[in-house]
Amino acid sequence: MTARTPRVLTEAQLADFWRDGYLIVDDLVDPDLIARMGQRADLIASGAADDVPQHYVQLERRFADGQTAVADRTTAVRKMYQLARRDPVLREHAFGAAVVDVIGDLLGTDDLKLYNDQLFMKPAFHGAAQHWHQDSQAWSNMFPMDLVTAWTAIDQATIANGCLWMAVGSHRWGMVPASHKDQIEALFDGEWPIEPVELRPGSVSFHHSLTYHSSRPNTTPRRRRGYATHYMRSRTWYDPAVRVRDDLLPFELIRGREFPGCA
Ligand SMILES: O=C(O)CCC(=O)C(=O)O
Repeated sequence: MTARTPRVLTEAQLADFWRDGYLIVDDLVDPDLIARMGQRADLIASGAADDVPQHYVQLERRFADGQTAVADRTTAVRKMYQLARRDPVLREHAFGAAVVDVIGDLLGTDDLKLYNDQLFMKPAFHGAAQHWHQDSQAWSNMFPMDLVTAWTAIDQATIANGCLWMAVGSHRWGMVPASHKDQIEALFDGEWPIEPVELRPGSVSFHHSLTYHSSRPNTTPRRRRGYATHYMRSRTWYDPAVRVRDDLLPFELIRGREFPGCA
């Protein structure tokens, strides 16, 4: 807990986040913005958006490896990333007060940067699973490991069409090496509490970068698009000796101050 007065969250919501490692805020984003985000997502996935190189668009494996021919790219894309730098509508959301005010309350600071963003398309019938992971496993050069993701539902996210699942309180374990995948999956198969995050369009779940989360395949006729924007405090620093990825630099300031020696 910090001394900063929360702007939008209650003390109970803050306590829930720090106990469980995630928090749902229903109906946070304006429906008009959600509709425009959905349109931009489809345009970028279709390949018709000039401002997003296809390098930032990843197909579902069966299409990427040629097993299945691509008839319509909007239903073949798995995820797209670094969109907030390029697309004005997704940027409006990523930098918008609705989500950023919550992030500020969760991290207890108004000095915030965007780490990265990813739009998960989870297409109908063949959207693949996202296995259990902690985001900090992929961001292991960033300290402190307390980045926060806002996952905004563009479509209804249900258990059937592959909503997120959270392992409750797992952020308190610290970072677990990704090589422990088998033991983790066994633990989450009935022993450790896991919870589904079903969301209406415009509702947002926030998770800590050490919270284990996953999503199951989508075998339904209803797609499940969600836009994940990943935030960090401006005082976050990175260790260049840890080789992860450097195509995210420079990190953009969202609000507040920058600090020498920090990311
Ligand atoms: O949307 C998904 O299926 C996965 C999302 C995820 O892993 C994340 O937002 O960190």
